[in-house]
Amino acid sequence: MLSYSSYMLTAVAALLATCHALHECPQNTGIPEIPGLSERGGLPDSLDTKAHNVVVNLKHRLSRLEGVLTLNGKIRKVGDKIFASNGKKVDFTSALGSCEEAGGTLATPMNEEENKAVLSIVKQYNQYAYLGIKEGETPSQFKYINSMPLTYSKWHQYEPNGKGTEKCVEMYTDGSWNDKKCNFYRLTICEF
Ligand code: MAN
Ligand code: CA
Repeated sequence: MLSYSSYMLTAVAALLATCHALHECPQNTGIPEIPGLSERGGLPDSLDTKAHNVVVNLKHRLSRLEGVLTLNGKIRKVGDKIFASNGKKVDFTSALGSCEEAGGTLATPMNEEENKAVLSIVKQYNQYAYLGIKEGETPSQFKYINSMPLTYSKWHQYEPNGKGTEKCVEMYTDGSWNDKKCNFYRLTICEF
């Protein structure tokens, strides 16, 4: 038969696990703290410590893998973003499709640092690349792939000049942008 204390332990663990999953843990459950149980998942401290160690080791292994990929010129890390290319030149729709299939999207520089990271890949391959930016219904209004308006741009002098006829955007080998028809073959650069 279950003792009262083991029943309470199970009940508290279930409550805390549920509130944790829902990200709605109350500050005070009204239930007294039970020594040996963490506040977060309701796991015993020993399991909580092990789970924490697993996370620490995975982070260390990931940062070493990222070090290898950076060393080998396969990725550029900027803040939370990772930029990478498969080295292939395709039209805009195919490039976007490849990036999405890999779990990312087309490279979309949102500030100078990100633009420089994408530029370094453009220079590595010496090929212009399509960006994750398209012209909206209103000519000369360019937007991100998710339809949000641009918050950063790096137009080349006199660009954009297509006025509705060039609905995609390419990056030149100096990092500046040009509006361009979407059916050229350009280097695929994704962000993850
Ligand atoms: C070509 C195209 C245009 C670009 C001009 C710049 O016509 O690449 O998109 O604006 O060159 O001279
Ligand atoms: Ca243009």
